[in-house]
Amino acid sequence: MTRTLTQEELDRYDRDGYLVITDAVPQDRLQAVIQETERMCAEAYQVTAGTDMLDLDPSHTPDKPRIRRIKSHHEHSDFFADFVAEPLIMEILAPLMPSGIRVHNTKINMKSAEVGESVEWHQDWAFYPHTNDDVLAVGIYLDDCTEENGPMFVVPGSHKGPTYDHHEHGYFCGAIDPDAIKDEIAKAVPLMGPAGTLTIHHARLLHGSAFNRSGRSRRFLLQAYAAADAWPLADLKGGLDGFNEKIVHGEPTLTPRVVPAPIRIPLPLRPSAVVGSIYSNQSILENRFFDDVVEQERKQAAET
Ligand SMILES: O=C(O)CCC(=O)C(=O)O
Repeated sequence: MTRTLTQEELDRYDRDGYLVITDAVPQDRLQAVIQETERMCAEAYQVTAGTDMLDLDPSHTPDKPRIRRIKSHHEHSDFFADFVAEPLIMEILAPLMPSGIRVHNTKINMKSAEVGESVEWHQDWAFYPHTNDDVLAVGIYLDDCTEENGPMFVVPGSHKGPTYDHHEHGYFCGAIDPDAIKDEIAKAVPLMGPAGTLTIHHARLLHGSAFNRSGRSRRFLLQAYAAADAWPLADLKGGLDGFNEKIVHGEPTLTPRVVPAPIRIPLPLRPSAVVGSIYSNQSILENRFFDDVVEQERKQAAET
């Protein structure tokens, strides 16, 4: 059974820039996603350093695997190659992207118990500006998500505001100095719900995510999509064929729709930045919102 968005949900998404839906993902689909996630994580027992697929916490060892993120899960798994076009997701997104839907990127943020990594405040739009801002991410919590195990926080309505500076020392770092958005952060709300809760957040929405200090993991699958007629301004990885292969609903087009939206270019990159690791990119941000003493000590211990 699939369902689409109600008019009330469409209006709320337009106003707030996000939705939390608890009745969209059936148990059998959720269990299939969890099973495939766990199969992919098993690779961590074989490796000492990050791979194309696995972003590892600095404290990772093969005996005590600590995965921060499974990167681009749809490129490493037949199951997830299909799941980016999952009918239940397509039905929900169809009214938001009537021109068609292109997958932009995917990841599963693992936030393991006690060490689950934070993500500083940012807007996805700063990473990938497009010709129009019908760009969003769908999330599915794979574990129950409560205040204790590191929910994602969002600032309602911020998708209609500015695109903030995500640079530090002249390099794109994918994070915003929290002093620049104090008033916005004061309005932030956590997105929580039982395992299987589906979220949607607009690419321009301010969001961030705290450490998981609880004894429970908080795994969160994220799949970002753009309208078929939204063309990326900063890159076209894979050329036209590769670009068109990312269409998961509807047809590709050579006539982008252009709608004014505030943009910044996510360049230059720090020469030593680890491509695809938001944790590595954000590490150069000096004024951090989510770091605390416990975390500083843990990072230092992992480095020595
Ligand atoms: O894991 C989360 O809570 C969200 C993190 C996030 O915003 C991201 O990975 O871009």
